[in-house]
Amino acid sequence: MTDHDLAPEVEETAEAIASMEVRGAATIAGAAADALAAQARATDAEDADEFRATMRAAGRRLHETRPTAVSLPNTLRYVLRRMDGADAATVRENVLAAAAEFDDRLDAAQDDLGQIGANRLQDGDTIMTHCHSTDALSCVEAALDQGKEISAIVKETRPRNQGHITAEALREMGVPVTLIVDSAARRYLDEVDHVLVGADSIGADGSVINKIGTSGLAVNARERGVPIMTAAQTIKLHPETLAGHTVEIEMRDEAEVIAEDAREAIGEVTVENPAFDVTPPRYMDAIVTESGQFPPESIVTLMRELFGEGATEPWAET
Ligand code: RUB
Repeated sequence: MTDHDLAPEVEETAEAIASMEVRGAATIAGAAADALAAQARATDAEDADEFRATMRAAGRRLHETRPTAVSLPNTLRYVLRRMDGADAATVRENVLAAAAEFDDRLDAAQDDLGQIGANRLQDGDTIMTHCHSTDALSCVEAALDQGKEISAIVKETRPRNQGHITAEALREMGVPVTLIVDSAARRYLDEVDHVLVGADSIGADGSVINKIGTSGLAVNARERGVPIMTAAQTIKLHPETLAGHTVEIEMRDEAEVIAEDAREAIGEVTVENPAFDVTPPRYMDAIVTESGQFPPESIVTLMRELFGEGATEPWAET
């Protein structure tokens, strides 16, 4: 618990992220930046240090919501590192400027990587998608803008069916969609030209941490000879993995897997619900970022360039 006054927007955003009303790594990042801006507007501390301490408390509340998408701590790093100022008004101004700049960069990065990812797609391609990734969809949108015709086979993505969100977004773009259950993916890979997924985190070794089922899809795609790319802005790069840390995989409620009455009817069973998995770099053809396309194993060069100073935790100081 904290004795700092948190803005209602921070509490609402934290709850929305934890309950997945706000979900997907890029969307979580944008919501966290907006919540920090709301906190900066609401904080009435007159002392600069007190102002910074309240901002850090808001950062801690947001940070504790979901563990896997590194876009969340990377957002907190971006904003909370820019809290210079001798008085509270200057700190507020700097935080608001940082949050606005972050939002702009988030949108621009998605547009820029979309252009690059679109270049990997050919006119007439059928793609296969997993989960719902706004970075991945940006590549499809840019390919359509380039005049290419794209159709999609969309995996429903149990247990939360984020594939339905992807199907709806693709239909809004005018893309023909075939929806399949997850276990049908290998059967349909023969009809697919490119697999396209997003990421919640990318490790220094080029491994891709994304919605559970991505790794199985990648292995099957490799076996079928279908190229697979990850569309991921650089805020998905996980700086702590440069120092050997692994990425925590979120375990979610067992009730997402099976309803209580159905579970009781089966009898005593253990239910596990990991939300994400790790795809080793050898099963991924390319990671597409706003800074260009990378073979997964070389992403570490970009990470060193961006996070050379290492992974600080500016929200952690009380
Ligand atoms: C979402 C998910 C998405 C990534 C990338 O998981 O795995 O593929 O977050 O999304 P959840 P984006 O639904 O559990 O949050 O490209 O929009 O950042």
